Amino acid sequence: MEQNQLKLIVSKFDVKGSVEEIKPLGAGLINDTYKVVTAESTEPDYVLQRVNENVFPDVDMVMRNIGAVTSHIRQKLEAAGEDDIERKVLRFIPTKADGKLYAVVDGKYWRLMVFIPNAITKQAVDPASSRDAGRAFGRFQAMLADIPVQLGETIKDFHNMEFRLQQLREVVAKDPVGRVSEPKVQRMLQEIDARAFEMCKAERMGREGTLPKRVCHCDTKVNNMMFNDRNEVLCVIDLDTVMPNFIFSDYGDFLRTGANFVAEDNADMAAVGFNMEIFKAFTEGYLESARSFLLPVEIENLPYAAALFPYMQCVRFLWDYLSGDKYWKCQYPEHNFVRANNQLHLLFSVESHYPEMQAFIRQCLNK
Ligand code: GN1
Ligand code: MG
Repeated sequence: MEQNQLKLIVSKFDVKGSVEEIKPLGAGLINDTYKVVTAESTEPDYVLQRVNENVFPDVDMVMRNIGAVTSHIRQKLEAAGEDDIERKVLRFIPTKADGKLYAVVDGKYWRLMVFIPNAITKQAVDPASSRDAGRAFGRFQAMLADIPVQLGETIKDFHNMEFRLQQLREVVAKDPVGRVSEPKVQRMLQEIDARAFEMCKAERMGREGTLPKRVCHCDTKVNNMMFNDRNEVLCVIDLDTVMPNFIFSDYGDFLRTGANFVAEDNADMAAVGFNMEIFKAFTEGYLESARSFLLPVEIENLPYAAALFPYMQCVRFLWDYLSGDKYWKCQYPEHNFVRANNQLHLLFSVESHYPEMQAFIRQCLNK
């Protein structure tokens, strides 16, 4: 996009300093991101982002959620007497016109936040950064436990397993691209069916009232955290999917991405597997900061959460494969099937570690 057009968008917000340059930042697949450099060294730089309204149909709700979450965390940090708060929680800039945290320009949705200086993101985790990530996501949930507003569901039924299975069953019935009869698809459907009842237990416990929803991040990949130059987590970013959910979402989705030996689309199924070192480090960090508020039923079911997310992602990738590859970008025709198969193999590996996971969690609690 042109500088002048971008500058016009920035001018809708209540910024300090004068804009010198606006340049692309990062490589996100969902939102477009730019760094806004200001001329004065005394004023902050900013991050300008266009929110993808196809993925997030209610941007107003997304930004109300984010406003509530960031101001609640800021209050907590202030009350705790933390230093360097500006680097520990994002600050979104309101618009001049109506004070909302987004501006609509030519039908597109934009937001502006203060750029956090001297911070980096990472693409992969070692045990030390996993432990820190566990602590950070646990702390994030803990700080939001008493948020006084009801947050909206920014993507409806996002991590609802019953809904994801229903979506899969519908596409199997319609078979729009004729892939359902492939033997490999049939084999995968059998594996999915065999576990369907067990994997929906969170939804059942939710209905029975034995499992609460709490404010979760719902996209807990390692690259959604900022680290300082001492390798410590500063803050959690990418808050679009923050919404009420079972805590299994944050715990399970981190391990799905962080504890697989290979990337989620690696086609070498023999290389796929669940890295127990990462599991242990992340679990230790998470329990350290989250055990004060977690219920026994939540802790007991952490191994289930580790299985649920590869399972759910297998179902979602297979659904997209059978739909004709409409949701995730594919580099080759079988890409979505390979992803689904990778997640299924990760699930097999997680299942083989159940007793070890349970023993480790008990050990953490006895410390
Ligand atoms: C999508 O866009 P990204 O990579 O943050 C998806 C996640 C999936 C992930 C699988 C809004 O996340 O739920 O786990 O792909 N996000 C949405 O790669 O659907
Ligand atoms: Mg994301």
